[in-house]
Amino acid sequence: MEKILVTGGCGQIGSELVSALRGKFGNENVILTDINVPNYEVQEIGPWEILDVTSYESIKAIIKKFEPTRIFHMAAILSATGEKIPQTAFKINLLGTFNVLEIAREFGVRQVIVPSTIAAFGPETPKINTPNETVMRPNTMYGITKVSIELLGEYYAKNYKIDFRSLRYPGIISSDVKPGGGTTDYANALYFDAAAKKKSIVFVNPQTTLPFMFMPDALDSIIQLSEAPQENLVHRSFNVAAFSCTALEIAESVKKYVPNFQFDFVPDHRDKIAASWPQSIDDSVARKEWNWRHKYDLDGMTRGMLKNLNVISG
Ligand code: AKB
Repeated sequence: MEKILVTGGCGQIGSELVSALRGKFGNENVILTDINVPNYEVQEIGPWEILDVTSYESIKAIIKKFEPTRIFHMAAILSATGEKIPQTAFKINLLGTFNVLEIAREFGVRQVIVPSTIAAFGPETPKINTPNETVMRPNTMYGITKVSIELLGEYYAKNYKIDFRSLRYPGIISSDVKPGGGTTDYANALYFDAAAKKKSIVFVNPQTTLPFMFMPDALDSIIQLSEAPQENLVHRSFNVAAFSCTALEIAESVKKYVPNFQFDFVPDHRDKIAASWPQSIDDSVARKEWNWRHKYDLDGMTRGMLKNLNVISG
């Protein structure tokens, strides 16, 4: 019987991942942990604990209590916040992952999944169709911690037989929990602003191009990677992609369904972070090794988001 522990379970991806995993493995078998208290309805559904991943002893106590077989380690500080508080980002992202891997080693947790990101690449990386294996010299603290996590996980896999797996997410768009502190947050904000009938001020250039993915694909990809037979995997860290688009294309995609939607572009320091990342991703390695297939393109995502936010019906 699988017992799954999720860190960062109240975050943008973590919260929907907990629901998806509970649907698959049963509410009692998925333990939500987060630095924040989940809301009352979530507390009622299944086990949860407050967890600060920088505290080795706190993780250890929770692992001893629940004896998980897998950990989805989602707790992280994203790129824009990471540049405001780089020392804290280092501790939460890198030290937090080191703690999780060490405790997994000590207590024989079979699998540890940690999302990586397009931010693990840097300005010297080829920007178009960025391959799975290429130059990785990020220049944000978030990117530096994530590329280090990939290497650390591979070290634990090789030396301690922990089944570490990681996928490099593009910008993830979702409606349940707003993202916090990411560079790709402008894309989410376009949908939330349209739903609130508010003018959107986009903090990147209209032509800034990044890879994106709708949450249902993000959940499918991480669960599929976790379930993939070990013998099919040559790599441990994978590019995953769905589609790429400019900021203007996202705004226009929203406007197609919300004709009076207003937006303006006021680029700030976050546009420079976006400019250091790939514009499109080659995820053929994930497609080959664990049969990754995305379902949503930009228009499908826009319709999904606007339905979830009760802007359009159907
Ligand atoms: C961010 O913008 O920091 C994240 C990411 C691309 O990893 N959404």
